[in-house]
Amino acid sequence: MTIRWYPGHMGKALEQIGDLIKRIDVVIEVLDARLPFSSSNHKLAVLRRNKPWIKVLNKYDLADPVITKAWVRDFELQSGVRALPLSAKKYADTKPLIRLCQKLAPNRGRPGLPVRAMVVGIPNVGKSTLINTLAGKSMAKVGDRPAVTTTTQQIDLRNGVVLSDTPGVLWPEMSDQEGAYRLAASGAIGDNALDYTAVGLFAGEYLLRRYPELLKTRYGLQELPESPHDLMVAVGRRLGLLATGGVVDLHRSSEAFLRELRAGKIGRISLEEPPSDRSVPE
Ligand SMILES: Nc1nc2c(ncn2[C@@H]2O[C@H](COP(=O)(O)OP(=O)(O)OP(=O)(O)O)[C@@H](O)[C@H]2O)c(=O)[nH]1
Ligand SMILES: [Mg+2]
Repeated sequence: MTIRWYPGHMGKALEQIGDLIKRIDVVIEVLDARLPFSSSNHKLAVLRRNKPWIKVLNKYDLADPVITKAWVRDFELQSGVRALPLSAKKYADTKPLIRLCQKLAPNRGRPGLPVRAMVVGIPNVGKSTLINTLAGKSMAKVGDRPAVTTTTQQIDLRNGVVLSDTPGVLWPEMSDQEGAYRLAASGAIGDNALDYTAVGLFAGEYLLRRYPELLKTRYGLQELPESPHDLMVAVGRRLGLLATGGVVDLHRSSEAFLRELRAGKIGRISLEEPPSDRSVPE
């Protein structure tokens, strides 16, 4: 099944971001640390205008720390780009981000002349969560599904930095379908646009190859299942997701498997590694 998801507000949001960026000092692009390549939006990069660019690798608490480190190295090779892994829910993690914004806009950050930072990224990566943590209170709406924020909003942190929250934006044609499946597995694509069984089998295949021990531990498996299909059956049995006649309901077990993966219940998992770093263990 081809994945494609581009709700109406996204094109407009992209236009607004392009307009707003002219009056911005620093761009904070929030990526999902588990898939930093597939979760970056090339449409945003085009709007850059040479502004300092911080790539936040969010949801670090869910990602494989070794692979995240390799991604940070990879990103920092790009000119004018700084990369910061963090968990937007943890205040201590987010503090260096403010210092970095101030450093990248040395002529601002004074009374009446705040650093103007804009938080951009694809849906559900934690942009609004990051802003709320930095603000110390719930200023922006947050939700465990994509496309929660649909309009741009400014929040004054009262520490010399003003942040703009923006709606998550994707791109109309997803020609990289492998990337689209990773996005779907991470929770960035609306439920109505995906087939849980296909995405569950895709993620299962990757985890069988890269994180077999985590699967064995989580689902109490003596032997590793031979195929993603067998894995879903094992997951369904373990979680008691049986249809009439005692057969495993593949759709429900795939959905449950994806929910577990997204919530970090299987362990800290990255869904892709940087192309330039092949030293990451097989
Ligand atoms: N585990 C974990 N979950 C996070 C983190 N940051 C955000 N989340 C969760 O991710 C989900 C999406 O968060 P939001 O802040 O609404 O994401 P957003 O990027 O603003 O999404 P849109 O407005 O839809 O574009 C919520 O369930 C958050 O609780 C993090 O660092 N770690
Ligand atoms: Mg939001």
